[in-house]
This record gives sequence, C-alpha cells and structure tokens, in this order.
Amino acid sequence: MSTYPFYPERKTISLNGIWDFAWLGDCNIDQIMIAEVVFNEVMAVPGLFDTTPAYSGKRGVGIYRCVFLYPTTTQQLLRLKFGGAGLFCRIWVDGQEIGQYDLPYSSVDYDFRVTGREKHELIIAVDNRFDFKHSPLFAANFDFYAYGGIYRHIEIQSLPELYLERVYVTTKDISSGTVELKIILGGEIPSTAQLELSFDDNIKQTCEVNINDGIIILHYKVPDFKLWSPENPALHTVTVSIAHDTITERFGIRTVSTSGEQILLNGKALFLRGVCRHEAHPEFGPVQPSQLMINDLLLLKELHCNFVRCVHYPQDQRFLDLCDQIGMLVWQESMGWNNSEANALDAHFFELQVRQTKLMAKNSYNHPSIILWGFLNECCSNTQGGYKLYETLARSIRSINPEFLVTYASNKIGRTKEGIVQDICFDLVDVVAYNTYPGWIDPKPEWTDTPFDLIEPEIKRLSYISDTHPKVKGKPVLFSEIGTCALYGCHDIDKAQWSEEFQAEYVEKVCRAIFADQRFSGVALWQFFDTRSYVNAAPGVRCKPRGFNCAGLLDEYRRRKLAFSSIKELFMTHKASHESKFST
Ligand code: ADA
Repeated sequence: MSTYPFYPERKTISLNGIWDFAWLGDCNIDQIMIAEVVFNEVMAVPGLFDTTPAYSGKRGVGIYRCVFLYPTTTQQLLRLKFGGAGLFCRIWVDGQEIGQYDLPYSSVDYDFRVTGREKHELIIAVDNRFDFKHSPLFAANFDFYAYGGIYRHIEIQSLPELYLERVYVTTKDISSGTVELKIILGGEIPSTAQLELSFDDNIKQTCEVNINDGIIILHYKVPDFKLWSPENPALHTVTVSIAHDTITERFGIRTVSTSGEQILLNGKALFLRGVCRHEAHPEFGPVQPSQLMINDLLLLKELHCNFVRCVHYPQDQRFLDLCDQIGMLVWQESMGWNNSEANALDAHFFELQVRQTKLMAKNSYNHPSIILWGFLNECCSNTQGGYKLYETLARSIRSINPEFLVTYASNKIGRTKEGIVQDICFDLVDVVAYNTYPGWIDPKPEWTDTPFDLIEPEIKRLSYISDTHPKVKGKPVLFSEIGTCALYGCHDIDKAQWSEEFQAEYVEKVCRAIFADQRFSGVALWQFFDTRSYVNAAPGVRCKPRGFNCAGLLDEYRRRKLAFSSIKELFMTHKASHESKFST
C-alpha cells in the first residue's frame, strides 16, 4: 500500500521484501568498511532485527543490503523514499554514501544519481544504540521501546530534471469549495511553465503559469465539492502535470480554527473523545501491517472515538491516509519525551527538533484528519531554555501553515513554591493540553489516599487554572493524557490497583468528571493498548511490570480489558447527548 502523493509517471520500485543482513554489533558506526561486510543472514524490510529470535533485545549495528535493477546508460536522478527507521542509519548506493538518517520515525527522501549500470546495491547500516551524538532524539528512559530496524516502506523513484515536489492544498472558503494550491517544484526550474491540472477525475485544464522561487500559487473552486468531517469524510484529489512529471494529492475541504474556548471544524464546535495511540505491537513493534492499522481504526470507531492522539513521534502516512478516509480526527506530534532543559540547550538536539517538526508538517500537510500539531511531550516547558525551543517549534509549524493549530502535552501543571503554575509556554499555543494522572503518577498520592477520590478534585483544579491563568484563559483546553494501568486478566472484587476492575472504575470516573465540566474540549485517554516499554535499560528507572506500559484499554494483542467496555458505553452516551450541540 503506497501513500499519497502518487507520482504516476515516475518509474517506481518497491524495495520491501527480504534483504541480506549482517550483524556488526557494538562497532564504531562512523568507521564501517562496507566493502568488507559479509552478509550471511536475511532480514525483512520493513522489519526489526531486535524482535527476531537471534537479536531480540540486542543493541548495536545491523547492516541491510539489497540489489535493485535500474538499467541506465546515461546519468539518472533517483530518489530513495525512506518511510522511517530507528535509531540512526548510514545509507550507501553503489559504494557511495548518499545520506545519514537521524530522525527516528520520520519519513525522509534522499536524492542521488546513478549511471552506467544495470544493477545497483543499496546498503543501510542501522544502529539502535542510545547515543546522544548520533540520535539525540531517542533516550533510554523513554517509556516506549526503542526498536532497531527499518520501520516502514522503502521505494526508489526516478526523478525527471524538472519535477513536482508537492502540491499543498489549503481550504480557503468552505461555502464555495475554494482551495489554494501551492505547487512546489524541484530540479531545473524555469521561470514560466505550462501546467495541466484536474480535480478528481474531471477534465484537465491547461494553464500557463509564472514560477517564483520554485513555487506556483493558484486558487480554484473544486467542482462538485463536498466538505470533509468525521461523519462524512469526503475526499478529493488534484492531479497536476508539468513537463515529464505528474503528481496526485488527496485532500479534504474543511477548516480548523479556534473561537474563544472552542475548537471549530467547519465553524462548528468539536468535543474530542479519544485515546493515545503508539505504533506498537509485541512482535512487529512500530512496523505496522495494513490490517493492524485498519483493525485499530475499527476498534476506535467501536469505542465511539472521534479523535486519536498519535504519540510520541510522526506516525505512518498510511495510518494518516486511513484516518482521512474513515473520518478520525488526529493530533500529530514530533518526537519528544520528558526531555530536559539541558537537552533543549544542546545545539544539535535543537536543530534536529526543528528539522523533524518542519518535516512532519510538510509530510502531513494535506491530511484533513489532522487538526492539532504538537511536539515535546512532557518536556521542559517550565524553563527558560525550554521556552526558546518551544517557541521555535511553534513558529516552525506555523511557517509551514500559519493556520495549523499548535499544541503540546504539558505535565508542568503543578504550582511552584511561590504558587505559580510551573509551565511558562502556554502563550505559544492555540490549544492548551494537560497530562495528569491523579492518584496514579502525579499529583503524588499519600499511601492512605484512594486514587478514585483524587480524580474529581484534580479535574476541578485544572478547570480553575484554565479559567484564571493569564496564558490559558480564553483558549480551548483538553486532556492529552489521563488514565491508569491494569494487567490484562487480573481481576479483583475489591478493585485492587492493577486489576481490570480498578482501571475500569478509574477511567469512568475520569470521563464523567471531564464531561461534566464545560471548560474542556476533549480527552485523549492514556492509552489505547498496552505498549512495550524499556526493559531493564533505563538507568535509575525500575522496569515496568512485564516490560510493558499497561495503561491500555486493550492489551498489546488488542484483547479487551473491562475499561474498553466502560469507555465504549460512556463515549456512546456522550456522543448521543452532544450530537445536537457539537458537530461530532
Ligand atoms: C507520561 C507519558 C506517557 C506514559 C505515561 C505513563 O504521561 O507521556 O508516554 O509514559 O506517562 O504511563 O507513565
């Protein structure tokens, strides 16, 4: 399954399949002599070496090799479309290094030239060691497993000398279906060109256009347009041709904005009922078979969710395509997890954060499902050093589209000794989002406290902050995480902690308290299903039970815990009672 955009004129070779593999283990990745590597094993691509029996749980360098056929006598420009990997890679074609990969989970393109051969050799060295020098974005203490391998699809495309990079489609007017097309060109760019353009499968129009800085901006009314919404996820395509290249992008006509304390879709207030979803599976990790993604979306629909927070990195474009198709609203975020001010002050970390966040906004620009754009989950939003990074990332997203709604999940919502709310970055966002675990993580309970009794006071406390804090009042607010753990199959009549009964009651109480308070625009429960976490690998952190974060409403195989049924019931009732008031 490919993702939008499509480039029908380009010769495209999928490299998914079985590759040669060699394990170099704990070597110096900067000094690999690839010509000397002996490939005596095989590995799946996409796939993970550290979930195979031989390398399970190992950290080090694995080398992947494949051969692709691209007969050419002249020099040819090619593009490697690299869907995502972890944690750090070096990439060679025909013995020449064409690039390094330092943005775990991001989709990155690499352009290179080949000449005078029929067969070409692609080698990718993948390093899954924690190493602040090569892959500072992923650290050992993150509460999700840092897998080693090639997570997503790989393709080679031929590029003509003048090519179409992207067409960014922005809704300008929902009553007339007017969109702006921002056509980005690459290669040898002329100052004028002839374009062919069509919407859906309608007749092609031809026009002569001026090109400024490689960009063409046009406005069109989409014929026979329909608005996109979760209830009616109507999609359109636009196909643009120039010289020897054609691109088809898919988009939806809809607006996302805020008005006072509300988030609006097509001018109507939204209430977001959702969960947080990692790309995870106990056997495949972040390698997501299409069926798994579809099953997950059907489970979200069954839960009566209209919203999914895609944590804590840019997710697979195929999943986002499916969210567009099925009508699921999305929070998409770049990678960050409890990073410190020292990280934010590090120039390399800072640069990678900006690069991955801009790339995320560009790669995912046309998904109508994405309504919120985030970064730096639970990081240093309580520090001056953090402020500079948060401010730069907010600006980076808005530089791609000033109308994208910016947010981040903050857990700096306690008060300092002086009584001031710790977070200092709320002025930077359009939508404020809180992560809180009353009676479970923070605020820290006394041993005599019953977690259930701490839920309502915490929701009320945050409601009060939302009404009174100068940087929050007047803005939409939602819960980006709240929840508790249960071990699948653990039952207890007295609702002991970690039992399914305990979790079901906890999340029910959470939702009832949030639904009862008009101040909030939604909730993303922590979390959809159990996910692999660090395993005896994080200095100073005790391993989680089973090596999993067990806060899922489902376990890691998507088996239902009691909380799944209680939330399904509650979300259904809430949806029905709010249908007249809210749009979803
Ligand atoms: C945090 C974090 C989540 C998860 C959660 C937990 O809020 O954002 O990724 O680790 O805590 O379950 O502890």
